[in-house]
Amino acid sequence: MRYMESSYAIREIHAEEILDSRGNPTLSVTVATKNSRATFGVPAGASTGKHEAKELRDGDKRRFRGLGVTRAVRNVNTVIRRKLIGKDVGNQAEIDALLCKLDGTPDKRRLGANALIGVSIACAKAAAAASGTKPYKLLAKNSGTKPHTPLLYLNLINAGKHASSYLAFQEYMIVPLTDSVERALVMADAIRAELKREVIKRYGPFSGNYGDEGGFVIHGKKVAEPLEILTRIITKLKLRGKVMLAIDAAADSFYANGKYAVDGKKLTAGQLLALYESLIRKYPMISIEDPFYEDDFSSFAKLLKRNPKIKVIGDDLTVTNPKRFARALKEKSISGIIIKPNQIGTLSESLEVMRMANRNRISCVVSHRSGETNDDFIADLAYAFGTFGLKAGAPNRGERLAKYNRLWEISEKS
Ligand code: 2PG
Ligand code: MG
Repeated sequence: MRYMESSYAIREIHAEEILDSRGNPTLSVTVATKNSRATFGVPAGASTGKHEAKELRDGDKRRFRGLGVTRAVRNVNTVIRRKLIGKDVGNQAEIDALLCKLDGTPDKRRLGANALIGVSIACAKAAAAASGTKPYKLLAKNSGTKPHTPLLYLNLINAGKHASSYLAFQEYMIVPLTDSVERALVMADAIRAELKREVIKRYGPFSGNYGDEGGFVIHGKKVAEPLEILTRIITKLKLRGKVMLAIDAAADSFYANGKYAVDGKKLTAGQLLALYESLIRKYPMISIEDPFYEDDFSSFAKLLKRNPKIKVIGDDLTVTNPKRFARALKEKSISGIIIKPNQIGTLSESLEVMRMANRNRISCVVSHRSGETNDDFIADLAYAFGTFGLKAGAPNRGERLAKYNRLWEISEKS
């Protein structure tokens, strides 16, 4: 009998080094079958949680300050390629289990989580292409979920580890309360234009410049200032009730020796909690991400218990890891969870966390990383699951717009 190559059999896997939005090296991985080909560009965080799966970087200081990924690239092009050629690209669970087994470490440090997630998502995209469908349609079909447009978490002021400023909190986001991407982008545009005028007037011309995720980097000194400015603009534009505010404190980045460095003071967890509560009282807040450092499950729980109307979201706390998430559930630490596939290293494990969230009525916010590529897969992922939110920075840098434009296309234009 003549051998017939299935149209789902992986024919080729190839990785190469490219640069991300911060100019740091990352991987671009391409997977091909007989009649399909798809590429995924791997993102990278700056405020990475210590429990995240580990990226493999070269460490050779003479090249890209040690950040090269040639070893991870080689791992894809040799050991991973050899094992996956001929496998069914549509069998995501099998592919991801093989990747985990090949790596053999709990945090993917041997082959590199950056290498693994590159292959994993390139396979998911190639599987969709091989069946002549779009990634979100295949994801929804395989998971039994109903596609729906998430709320956009648009980051308009950058600070913390994403900018050079005095403000401790990392991200100040607007969240338009609409499931129309177009309406959300129109509101965001109006607010951004007004915000640019306001911050230049208040802090001088340099505050009109952008940070890592495309938000303004303002010269303010107090963490409440951006919320105050954004609230005033929302009110002025008659968008009260239509646009909410969210912060990602990324508290780990200003935590040391039991204290949080905020507004020139060293706060205890209790004092920081009181500060959050004063912000919740004054401003139209929908959620707070990573309010405390990454192992303080109980302070998260306290904030949530006392403020059940606000979503308390885990990111560095949960790192898209089913075990960390299970602990957060047990301790009632969160009502929302950030989903970043590169935090855990395979798509299947990320989907497991999303299914766990759905079962436990925890809201998912699918998120980009601060170092991004032009890839748009996360828009499909969020839409396929009808997640609560999609967080992809400000709507004014190519690598961020790739996600918003993709969501706009799949939810409203096709
Ligand atoms: C976060 C992310 C994305 P980073 O903390 O939520 O905004 O930042 O990718 O630097 O971890
Ligand atoms: Mg975060």
